[in-house]
Amino acid sequence: MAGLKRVLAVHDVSCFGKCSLTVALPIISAAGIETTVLPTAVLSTHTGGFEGFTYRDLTEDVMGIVEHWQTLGLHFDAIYSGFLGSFEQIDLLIELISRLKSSDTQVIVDPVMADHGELYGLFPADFPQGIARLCAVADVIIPNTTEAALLLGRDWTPPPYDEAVVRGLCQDLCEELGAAATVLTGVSFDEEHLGAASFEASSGRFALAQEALIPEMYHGTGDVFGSVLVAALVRGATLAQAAEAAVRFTVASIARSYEAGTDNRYGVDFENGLAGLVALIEEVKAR
Ligand code: PXL
Repeated sequence: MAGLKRVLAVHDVSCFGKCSLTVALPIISAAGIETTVLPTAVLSTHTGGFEGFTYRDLTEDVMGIVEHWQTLGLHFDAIYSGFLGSFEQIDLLIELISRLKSSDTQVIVDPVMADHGELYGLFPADFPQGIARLCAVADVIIPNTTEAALLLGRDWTPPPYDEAVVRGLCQDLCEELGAAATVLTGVSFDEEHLGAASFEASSGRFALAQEALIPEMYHGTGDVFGSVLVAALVRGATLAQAAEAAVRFTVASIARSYEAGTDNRYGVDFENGLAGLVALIEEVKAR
């Protein structure tokens, strides 16, 4: 049997509220992939809707960890980054990627910084320019539509969208930022569906994955989506297949939390999808 594939997940640890590493680690592991973690900060909760959260910045620890790993000659099949707290962390991540990436490492960057037309309050107005530099070294970027607009310096418009506009947006993100591929989340064309669009610059391949819309927003869904996308890519799915698996898994997680009436800030019930995750990815791959 071939050895395990290995992903490096670089995110914060939000101790309560299911997002970032507390989502990436269980999901990617459940997909049968070894998950190395690099926590960039430790917070009592994520920053979405909680007051008075603690924030321990771990910027100073990052390079020491990377340098130790370099002495071990570790190989990563993918590097997956999410929430970053400062320009310094963005620069560190670019350096980390250049040191730890091999020729076959897929670099997946989630430019976590905004949602619903607004940059998160803790970031300065020029943060998108910093994140854009990070996107330039990515194989796949996974912005939501607000992040896409900020990265391109455009105004955000709420969904529903026109398919040609979404395709153009994905193409512009690749061309203007330099990323090889884009998976755009929060894409809908009518009031009843929501999902993602994917675009690969090299082939020009554009695909959509849509599911029934659940009329409630939950925190951490972007990280659930990103983690499944990374897991599926590392398991050999195409970009379009990985986006489809990620949409289906995320929507099913949202549906369970909606059914249970869970507080939106507490994250979604991805746990009850973990046992079926490998089967879902393999089913989507077989199509
Ligand atoms: O889910 C993205 C995320 C991750 N980590 C922290 C956050 C957020 C989004 O708000 O606040 C700390």
